[in-house]
Amino acid sequence: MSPSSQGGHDGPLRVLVARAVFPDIIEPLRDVAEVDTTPDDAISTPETLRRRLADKHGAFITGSERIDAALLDACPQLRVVSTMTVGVDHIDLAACAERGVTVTHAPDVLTETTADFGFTLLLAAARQVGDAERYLRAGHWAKWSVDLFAGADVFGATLGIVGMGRIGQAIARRAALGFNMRVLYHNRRRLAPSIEEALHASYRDLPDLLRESRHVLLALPYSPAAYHLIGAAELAQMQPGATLVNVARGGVIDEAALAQALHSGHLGAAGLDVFEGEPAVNPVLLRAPRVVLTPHIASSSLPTRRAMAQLAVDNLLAVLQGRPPITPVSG
Ligand code: 8YV
Repeated sequence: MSPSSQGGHDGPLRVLVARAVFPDIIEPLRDVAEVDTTPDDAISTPETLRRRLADKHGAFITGSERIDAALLDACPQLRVVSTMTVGVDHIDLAACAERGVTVTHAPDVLTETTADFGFTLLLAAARQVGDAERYLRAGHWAKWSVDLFAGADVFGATLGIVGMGRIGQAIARRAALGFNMRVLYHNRRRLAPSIEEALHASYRDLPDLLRESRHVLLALPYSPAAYHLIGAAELAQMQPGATLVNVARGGVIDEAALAQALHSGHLGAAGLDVFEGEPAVNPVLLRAPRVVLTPHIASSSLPTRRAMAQLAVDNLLAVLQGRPPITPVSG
């Protein structure tokens, strides 16, 4: 089918693929639309994005492109925004709904890979892998000593998971079944008893979860209500020596307070894959001890990144061809 012969549409359909993604996965879009790609993988400024999207009917985006009301007003033909992320905090959903723009995202395909990485960070932070590797590479390893990078145990410890959606639940399964951990969770909505039982997980309010957990892992979706959910007061409620892991969004943690809790020794360790203002990283975190920092790669296995891109393309094609989207953003 040629780009100009889509049902009910007069001229050719036009799609923006805002970043450089797997060319073979993007290719089928060319059967239905003119595709504006981004071979240099440059991140668009808001102005560039507005200019490039102005005449488009569909957008393939990542978490780096912000879709807000002003942008939508400049793109009157836009019908669908397809993000290859599960999180949708970079999209003004209400503004899209008001303008009849369908939003789709990429859940499920990244769940297990992201849960693996949550566990990777938990283990790496608790066992001080980052500091230990830097020490060795710097040539400081002169002798074995009894408490060299002596961290905390993960197996058999209590894990508190904040945000018990798909990823939180996948982490809970690893913790309970693979690591014999006691699993506590906090969530906006308490899970059904049958799910709690299957996951071996018990509900707690946030203060109790923070007090009872040796390790705390954040896997909640970001919303303004989650801004600095973990600040100085919450860090103080955590056990001395506790571990904090974040695979959600950087804004959930007050990073200055976290750095302070690491410097003071109250917090045992932290593992962070996400940062407020990323890709910039607050220098206080770079200077903090016992923290493992990674550049937002929790979903980054090659098969999973390909599956995320594929789902985003399939969603775009569905909407542009008048079929229901596969994974629309609900609510
Ligand atoms: C993405 C993510 O890799 O899906 C999400 O919500 O946070 C990650 O999987 C990231 O947002 C890419 O832009």
